[in-house]
Amino acid sequence: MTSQNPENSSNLENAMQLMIQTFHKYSGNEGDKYTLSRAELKEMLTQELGNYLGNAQDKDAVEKVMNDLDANNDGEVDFTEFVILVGALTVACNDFFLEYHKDDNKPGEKN
Ligand SMILES: [Ca+2]
Ligand SMILES: [Ca+2]
Repeated sequence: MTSQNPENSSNLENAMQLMIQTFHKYSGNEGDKYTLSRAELKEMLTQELGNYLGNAQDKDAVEKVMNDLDANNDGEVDFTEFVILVGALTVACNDFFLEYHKDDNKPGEKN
């Protein structure tokens, strides 16, 4: 990887790097440096995904996200589980994008 040289990175490479940096920005606050505790997850959701998860301040919402994400039930969100969250949200955004641009195609023009 050429992550030392951001100017030469593609958008997707930058996005991957940002995901890694964002995860570690919050995962290092308490407990295990490489996993998100409930509090760290809440902080991350509030700061980074406020636009997508408007009610992340709601304790139940954080609890629900945590329960959904914590595939191995250890009470922490590791990087793999985090990537699944971001992936799922990205899929949801893409669905919205496709829906939004549906009318860009003339009727009957299908690929
Ligand atoms: Ca942690
Ligand atoms: Ca876990």
